[in-house]
Amino acid sequence: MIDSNELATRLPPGQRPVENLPVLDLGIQPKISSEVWTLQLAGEIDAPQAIDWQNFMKLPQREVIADIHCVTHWTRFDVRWQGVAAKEIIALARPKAEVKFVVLHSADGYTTNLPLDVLLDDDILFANQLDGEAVSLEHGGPVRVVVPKRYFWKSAKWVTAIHFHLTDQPGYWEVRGYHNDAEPFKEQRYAR
Ligand SMILES: Nc1nc2c(c(=O)[nH]1)N[C@H]1C(S)=C(S)[C@@H](COP(=O)(O)O)O[C@H]1N2
Ligand SMILES: [Mo]
Repeated sequence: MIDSNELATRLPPGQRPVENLPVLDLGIQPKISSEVWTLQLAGEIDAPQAIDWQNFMKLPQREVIADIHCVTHWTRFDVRWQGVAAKEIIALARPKAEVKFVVLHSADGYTTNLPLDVLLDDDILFANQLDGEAVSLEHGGPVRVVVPKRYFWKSAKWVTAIHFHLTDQPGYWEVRGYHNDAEPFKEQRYAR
């Protein structure tokens, strides 16, 4: 249980705790079996390639237990994810020295942008498990990104490509008024 002292430090401003993980999407849940899923590495990199499921599952797996904060004001504590660290994927891509930004692309047409250095943190995953089971279709399986320290819209479900850029390219919600940085403890919900 989380006591009130801990709650004060772990619950960002304007958030309330929930017990389960709500499902949010654009109304499309693209069904991609792991047999046909690939992750494209593209853009300003030395090693463009597609990683298929078999090769993805050969990469080292790690577990991350993280609090998830959605801009719609819910927070779920201690969500258990497992998958491949984003920095492993980035190492395979070998971005050119001038690369500063990435865009994550998803099978439903969704995109979201992040600075490259954010993705180098240890807690960023290309996750294939949620709470000990394969990530379900509704939560973005077979593989979804998890960026715990940003509002959850930065965590692309059904991820199929990562594009590396020299300049920032705002994604689906970022061009619709959401904050570019999306840090929950700074309450960066919307751009001004
Ligand atoms: N591909 C894709 N990823 C997405 C979205 C989406 O619509 N499409 N919605 C985002 C938003 S706004 C949230 S809050 C979380 C919801 O993830 P969940 O359904 O697993 O809780 O996914 C994010 N990633
Ligand atoms: Mo969201």
